[in-house]
Order: sequence, then structure tokens, then C-alpha cells
Amino acid sequence: MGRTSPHLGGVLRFPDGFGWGVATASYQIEGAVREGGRGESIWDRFAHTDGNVLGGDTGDVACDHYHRYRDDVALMAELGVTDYRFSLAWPRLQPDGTGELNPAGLDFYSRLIDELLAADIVPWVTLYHWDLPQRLEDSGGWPERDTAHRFADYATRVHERLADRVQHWSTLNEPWCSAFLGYAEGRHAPGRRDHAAAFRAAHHLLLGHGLAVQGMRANDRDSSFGITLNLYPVDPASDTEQDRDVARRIDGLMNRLFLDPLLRGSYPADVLDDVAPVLDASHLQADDAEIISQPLDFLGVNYYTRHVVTAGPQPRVWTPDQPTSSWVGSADMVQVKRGLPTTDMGWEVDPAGLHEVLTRLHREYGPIPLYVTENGAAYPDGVDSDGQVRDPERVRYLAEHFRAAHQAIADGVDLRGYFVWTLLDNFEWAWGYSKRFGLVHVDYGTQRRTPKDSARWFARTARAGGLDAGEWVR
Ligand code: IFM
Repeated sequence: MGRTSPHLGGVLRFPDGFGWGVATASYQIEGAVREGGRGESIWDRFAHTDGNVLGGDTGDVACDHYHRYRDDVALMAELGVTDYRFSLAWPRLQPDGTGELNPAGLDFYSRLIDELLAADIVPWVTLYHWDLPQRLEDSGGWPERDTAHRFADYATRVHERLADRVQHWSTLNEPWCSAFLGYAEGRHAPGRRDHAAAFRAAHHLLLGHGLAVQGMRANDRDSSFGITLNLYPVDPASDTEQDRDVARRIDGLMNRLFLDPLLRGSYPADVLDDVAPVLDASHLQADDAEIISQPLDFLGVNYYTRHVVTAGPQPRVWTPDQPTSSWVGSADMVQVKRGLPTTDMGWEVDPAGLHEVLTRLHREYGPIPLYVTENGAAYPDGVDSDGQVRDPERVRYLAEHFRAAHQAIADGVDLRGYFVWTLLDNFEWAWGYSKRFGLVHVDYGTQRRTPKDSARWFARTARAGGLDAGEWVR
């Protein structure tokens, strides 16, 4: 845990109109996986396959938000939330990933949106947060080009029905995770381990994004369209040429492989060279770059930690038979821990990294309106005997990251809002229910919601439009 400084006085005020949000995702909270005509998603199949999710947990019930959404919206209103980022479950809207929209699915999201608007909360829709219809995976999934077209068709149909009440549309959440955790490492659905497939998936996710933005914008010039990426500063552990080269590769795969085609219209040449041994370019077509680089109205940034990497004992040339982790760079073997405090995920707490990510985007890719679409921390919270949930580490984590964001704004970054991950404790993917990221504690046996101290802190901060300058300085 860090040190606290004396109270300095004053308030770090954020700009007028700054969005004070929370974010969630469909499979992580909705439950009701077999209701309202919802089809099977890759996460249903993956979670129901032995050995994939800790404790055999599934999203079958999750936070039962499908039935409790009214109470959850009321809770958000109590917490001073001005903006709510949530995702639509594609298989609830198109059970097989194609064709007419399912009326019951549409009705659910329509009711949720009405409830939000009635509570004066701005809805932010994410069209894809990892729950691909299983039927599309059966036809090859994201490594297949057709999935990009199916996604654009789904997006355009849904947008047509909800655009009268939703102005903020994000196509994808963290396509790096969909591509590399899902198709290369197999730690996420659909659980495949095929390096080349992961790169094709990444390309088709980006293509689907571009086609979807084109389709939605053709019908609607007024709404804002964007995408959310998980971004990290990647630093070499030392100044050796080997470490600097590894940092370049990992930055290439985790950040620039997505940022460059979206915002510069081409893949980074060094990354294409790096992956040439495992990938031919036959899936890239002439017009793709232009489609992917549709103008964006905003970029969503999900920030959790920094990667400090070392070459270690790895070979310097990647080959298809290497462990995937050594070239997607998410494994501990290339990461150096610096002895900083960690969250329950084992991720080092590094608020300066948020400032670095935001200022880098502004400097190298800007100007573009930015939103922190996710930031938050898991800690092993419990309800005390007096019914309170005390989570000082989370308060500290959030205060420090808000300060870093405030500094980025002071340094000229066009940051317009901040969504805390997440409203409710929920299904944390391969970790099941063992990791608690929520501002609100969920008792999964009773579905009782208990706002944590951090929820009250968030409410105070959102209502004040900023935070006390003396709060939690490392
Ligand atoms: O829970 C996830 C979320 O679905 C995507 N971003 C990271 C979060 C924490 O791991």
C-alpha cells in the first residue's frame, strides 16, 4: 500500500460535462442465458466445458441483471452515475448470429434503455463484449472473414432499432482479448490455440468494426461511433538492446496492432515483419485498410496496469511452435514485477501508466476525444458483521487513477469521461466469481447488492465533479 500525503486542500475539478460512469458486460452480469429466445454464445459453451473456468463457474445466473435491471439502474442513480456503458449480447438479439432480430432480446434492451433515460443516465452501447453466437464459431468464428460481415449486419440492424434513444455506440470491447486470449492462448472462449488464427481474428474484428461504423453512420450522422481498446505502457526492464526489442514487439502486438490500422490506416510494418514466420497475408484484402480506418468520434481506453518486459531466455525469432505467451506477451515469463502493490488479479497498481497511455494517444494518434471506458481493481471484499463492505484499497486505486486522468487533461488530453469497471461484482471470465471488481458487492446466493465504501466515494466524487486534491498520493 502506498503512502498518503497531507491534505493539500482544494478540489481537482474535472471539466463541465465530464462523464462519471460505470461499465458492465452482458455475459458477466445478465444471467438468464436460456430466456427470451437467447441463443448459445461461445462463453456458454466454453464455461460449460470442464476445466475452462475456475470452480466450474458459468454465467448462467451471474448477477441476474436480466431480471433485476430496474433495481440496478436505481442503484446507479443513487451512486450519482451520469453515464452507463453496457454491452448487448449478440445471441440475445440474433440467436444464430444472422437474420431478423429476436423481438424479446430487443425488448429487454429497449426497456433497459428507457429505464436509464428515465433516471437521467446516458446509455453507452457496446455491440460486442466477447459473446459471439456459438453458431458463428461453428462456421469458423472470427478467423473467418464472413464473421466481420455478420457483425456489421447485426450492428446495423440493432442500431436502426435503438438509435432513437442511444447516441453513443462502441463496436468492440478489447479486440486484443477476443483474438489472442480466445484464439491463441485458449484462456478465453472459444478456447482455440492457433497463432495464425489469432491474427486473422484480429484483422476480422477490426474489419467488422469498420464495416459496422460505415453501416451505422450511413443511417445516422448525429450519433458518435467508436471502439474500446485495452492499452498498456510497455517498458523494457533494462536498457539492453534485447529488452528494448522485446518491449517494441509487445507494444506492437498489444497496442499498435490495433491503434495503427484504426487511426493511421495501416498495420505497423515492424509487427508485420515480426509475425511473418507464422502468418501469411492472404486474409488481407485491398480495401480493408480504408474500411478499418473509418473516422472515429471517440476512442475508449481500458487501462489496468503497465507491462515491464525482459527478453529472458526466449529465442529472438518467433516460430509457430513457441508457446503463444512468449509472443503475445501476456505471460509472466516476459513480465518483470517491480514490487509495487498488486490487486487481487496480481496486476501491479501503476496510475502513472494511465497518464502515459492517455498522453501517448494524444501525442502520437490525436487529436481524438478519449474516454476511459474501463478502469478498476479486484480485491477480496467481504461483508463485515455490521453489514458494511470496507474496501480502502479500491478507493485508493480509483483516487490515484482519477488524479492521473486529471493530470492528463491538464496536459492537454481531450478526455471526456471515465467509466469505472465495474458496477457489480460479477463473472470474471476464466476466474469465475472469485474476483470482485464491483463498486457494489454481490452475494451470489441471495443476489443481495451491498454498496461498498468505494461506491459512496464514487458518488461523492461524481457529485462534486472532482476529487479532493489531498486524496491518496503515493
Ligand atoms: O472483466 C474484464 C472486462 O470484461 C474486460 N476488461 C477487463 C475486465 C477485468 O479483467
